[in-house]
Amino acid sequence: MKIDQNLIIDSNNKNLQTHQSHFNFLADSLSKKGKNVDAIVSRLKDFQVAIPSWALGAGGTRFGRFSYYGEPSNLEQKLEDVGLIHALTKTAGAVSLHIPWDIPTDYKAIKELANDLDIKFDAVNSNTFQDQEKAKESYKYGSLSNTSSAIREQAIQHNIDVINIGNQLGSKSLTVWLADGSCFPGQNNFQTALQNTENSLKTIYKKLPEDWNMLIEYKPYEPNFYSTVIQDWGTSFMLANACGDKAYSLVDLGHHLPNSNIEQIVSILMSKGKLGGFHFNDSKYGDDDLTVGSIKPYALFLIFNELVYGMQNNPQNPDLAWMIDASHNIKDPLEDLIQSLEAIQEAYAKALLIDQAELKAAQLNNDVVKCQEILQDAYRTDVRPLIEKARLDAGGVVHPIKTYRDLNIRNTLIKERGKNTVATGL
Ligand SMILES: [Mn+2]
Repeated sequence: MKIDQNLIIDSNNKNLQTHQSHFNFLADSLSKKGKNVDAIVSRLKDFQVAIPSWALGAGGTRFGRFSYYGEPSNLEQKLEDVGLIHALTKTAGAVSLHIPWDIPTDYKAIKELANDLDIKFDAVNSNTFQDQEKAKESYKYGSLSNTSSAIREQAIQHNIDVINIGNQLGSKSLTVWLADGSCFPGQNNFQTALQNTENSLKTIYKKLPEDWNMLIEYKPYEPNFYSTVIQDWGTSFMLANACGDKAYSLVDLGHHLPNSNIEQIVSILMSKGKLGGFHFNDSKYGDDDLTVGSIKPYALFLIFNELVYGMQNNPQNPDLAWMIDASHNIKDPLEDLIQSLEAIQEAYAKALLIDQAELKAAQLNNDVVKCQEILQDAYRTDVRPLIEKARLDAGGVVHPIKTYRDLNIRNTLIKERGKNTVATGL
């Protein structure tokens, strides 16, 4: 399914007048505060977030999985779904593939389809957290960290295969997330596990094409519940430094213990030029895979404040690979992704409203109240008309969820694909 451009125009015509009056009011009040509204809208328009190929079907928990019907059953259909989100929001111009769930059978056709939908191939993700059919070795007790060299070699080779697949599609980075760790005290030797991981990562790193990056993700627990080999940003940073200039840390919002100060982690990594990627989601307790901004929108805003600061002040840090990493299990996956994109843009827009010079002056004066006022004034601004404007300028719609429902997209997908399709993934 592809959305007819005329339907987008019709949908916008219905909402244009209201949008314009909201936008004019906001633009006027922001201009009076000295903000460059055009520059903010233009930055919002340029901001693209990758959709992971595993987020297009209903996610599951260890207790069960409830299908949402009309799910994409192959890579072509997954790309079409990303194309639908992108056509409405103009913010999802990239896809992040998970190997081996999404190995293309016809590279030329897949690249043409992606090109037709205006979608780029972002970071490719390897998977050594589950055993694959016909695999010789098992990852039950770890992959890159395993005490068995044969198992480590199989895991290393898989990562190299992922690089080769990504290279044929135009990807420029490999994301490594390791489930490796232990479930019980005494099960692993911490030092051996970390040393093995470092050696394995270095071997993979040597196989990166010249213009590629390696992104090293961390997570404190799950699926292992006593220890994780790459448990925190410090370990990831250490490993990235050990590998070399093209290796970076990747921050996933859900991969922290409760109440971690993620904005400070972002800030420090950027100052060291080592933040390479960012995964969005939200959580109440752990890695809950909830819609971005649904639980802690203020924390997301504070994180964006540091991201914006870093993007403006840390030329030593590369452009970030942005991706939504969520595996929701009760919403329509496409509606959920649209809501996530909206929350990301909202936090970004609010962070762009912060007057960095004024904030710096207040910090130097130790004016704690003023510092908070500056942040909260930006946070309390309803920036939705700016996001609508950015979407409209880019050829998207004023209200993506509303239009998605008005156009009956899920029912069309169910008619096309049936009720029993299951997307590859978790
Ligand atoms: Mn992630």
